[in-house]
Amino acid sequence: MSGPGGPAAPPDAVPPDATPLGDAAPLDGAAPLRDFPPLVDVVLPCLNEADALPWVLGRLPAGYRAIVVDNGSTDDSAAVARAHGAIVVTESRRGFGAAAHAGLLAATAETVAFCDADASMDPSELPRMVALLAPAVREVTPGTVTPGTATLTGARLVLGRRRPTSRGSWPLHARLANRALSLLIRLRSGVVLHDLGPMRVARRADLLALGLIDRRSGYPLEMVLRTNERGWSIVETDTAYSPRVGRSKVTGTVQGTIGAIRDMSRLLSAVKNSAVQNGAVKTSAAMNTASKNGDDG
Ligand SMILES: Nc1nc2c(ncn2[C@@H]2O[C@H](COP(=O)(O)OP(=O)(O)OP(=O)(O)O)[C@@H](O)[C@H]2O)c(=O)[nH]1
Ligand SMILES: [Mg+2]
Repeated sequence: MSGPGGPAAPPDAVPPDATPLGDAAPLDGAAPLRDFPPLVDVVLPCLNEADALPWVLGRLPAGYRAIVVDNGSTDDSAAVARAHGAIVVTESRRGFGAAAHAGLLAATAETVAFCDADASMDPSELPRMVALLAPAVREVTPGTVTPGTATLTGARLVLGRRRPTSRGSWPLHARLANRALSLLIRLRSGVVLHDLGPMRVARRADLLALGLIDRRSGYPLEMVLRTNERGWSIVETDTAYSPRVGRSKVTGTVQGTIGAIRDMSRLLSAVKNSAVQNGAVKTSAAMNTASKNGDDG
């Protein structure tokens, strides 16, 4: 695995006719894309990540197009992103979900990836994740996460399970909170996963069909819950997690952590309430699956 700090290769530029279609206005375009049309649009929510962007954008594989969603940065993020060939979309509403969803609406490729812009994740790992996606709409076992075996059937949502590359990558309190969250997700929804990682891939049409409404920290969780409700399979695969470049906004701050817990709790209690009302609480089958796949991380 490689981490931040490697040389930034010049990324793909933007086709003149690839104007983002979403509700957020693109700031500008750039030169023609080398590998147009893009195989994958990579949505990079961005709040003051000017220092991290050169490395992140330099790690994009050929055919992968960066859509940097500038969420009110006060640094040079937008200019840096443009200089490194990304499409830049502006989203004035604050919140991780607002930025991520603006990027999804701006995307035009069949496949969409999400990746943090803080250099904690390596976009060069995305093709391995995309390879786990189902090539076409196909129903597989609902509510299960199947590490390493997805190629047999294909998945509708692939999650990058964060594996720290160093002690500083993931503070202990954040790891514990994430583990507790994964357990709650299993109990409430029956989805067996180990990490609610932000690096993920899916088909654009599937993502749009989910009708996601959270625009804050709950967006990644809502994506998982809605995917599961549709009976679509979710797969997780290991991905490297390195210390972020720049100042921590969520896991390293009390306010950020509290906000994330609040958003996630609201979504999970809604799952519980609706499941109870509908008499549709997942019972033994899902719970057995969860206990058999004990968290080893
Ligand atoms: N927290 C936060 N991040 C945003 C927002 N808008 C865009 N982002 C970007 O979303 C990505 C994830 O946010 P991070 O700050 O890395 O959150 P995190 O990884 O949970 O926690 P830290 O890395 O410890 O701060 C980064 O690329 C941010 O720049 C926002 O309103 N809040
Ligand atoms: Mg981060």
